[in-house]
Amino acid sequence: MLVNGQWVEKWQPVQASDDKGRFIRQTSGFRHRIGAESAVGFATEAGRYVLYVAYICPWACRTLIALRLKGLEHAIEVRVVDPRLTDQGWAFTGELGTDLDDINGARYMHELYTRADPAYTGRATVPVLWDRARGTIVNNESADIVQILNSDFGALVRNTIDLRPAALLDAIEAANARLYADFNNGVYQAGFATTQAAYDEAVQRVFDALAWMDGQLANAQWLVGDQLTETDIRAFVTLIRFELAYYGLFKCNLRPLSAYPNVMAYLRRLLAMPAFADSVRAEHIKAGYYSIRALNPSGIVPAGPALDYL
Ligand SMILES: N[C@@H](CCC(=O)N[C@@H](CS)C(=O)NCC(=O)O)C(=O)O
Repeated sequence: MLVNGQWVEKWQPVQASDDKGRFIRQTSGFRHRIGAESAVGFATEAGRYVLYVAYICPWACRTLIALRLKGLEHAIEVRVVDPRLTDQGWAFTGELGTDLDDINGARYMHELYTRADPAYTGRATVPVLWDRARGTIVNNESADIVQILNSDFGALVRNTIDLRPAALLDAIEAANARLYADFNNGVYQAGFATTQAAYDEAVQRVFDALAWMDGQLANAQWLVGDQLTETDIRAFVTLIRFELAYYGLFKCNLRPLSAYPNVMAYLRRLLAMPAFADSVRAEHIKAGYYSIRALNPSGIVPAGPALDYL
């Protein structure tokens, strides 16, 4: 991570943990908005902003899906890092079909953070929404970036879908909170638990969340209301990684995904939409997760699983 702008640490996949061995995720550092929502003048312009992502990363892929759903590909360029974290964090290698950083000439993602703030302290995470005009980070919190894409680009959007409709906002926020705690972050808490008790507790919550989703989807197409919302994006990014990474590497193996038929049908429904399907690079997901040495010292990437929905 960066401390006062210096890269100080070999990457530690086990981030902070509390006194019970539970994994704790850091909070994001750049939280600006764009257009009328911006207090500091980040104007709504086509071609000005760049979205840096990793296809391994569920948080980054939320923003990619939102970008596609809103029809903003023409206005915001995307650059992709190598899915395998290095001692210096995310790298631009050009391997596995990823990008070199032709925008900033960076070799590592942390260079963008120190360019934005020479004294930055924190992890150099993806996603990052970058402003080419000022040479700085607008925002590095995926939940904010989804909101920015949903509502800050005004007439530039080519699809008027509203991912956070006002009438559903309370239900969306409630579902998001539950999904984040028990599912999106729950799988990480199971995978990175450093005590049996912390793992047992986390893995149970993960499967409780799957049961809850299966119930919600028994008579509904979407998790909230009768339209696609941000909540469906959040569910999807964890579901699509479930069998590729979390079931094996994170030991989320109480039951197979096929034990949740409504969830499976929902996953297939989402995958039928290009915005969702195009955000999935199974090779990146496997290469990235299985390169976490603390969980997989040999670095061997498994051959399977063969999935009929991919
Ligand atoms: N709060 C962030 C979390 C993003 C995050 O944790 N990204 C991970 C990849 S999945 C990352 O970049 N980790 C690198 C590190 O922690 O050094 C968000 O949702 O945008």
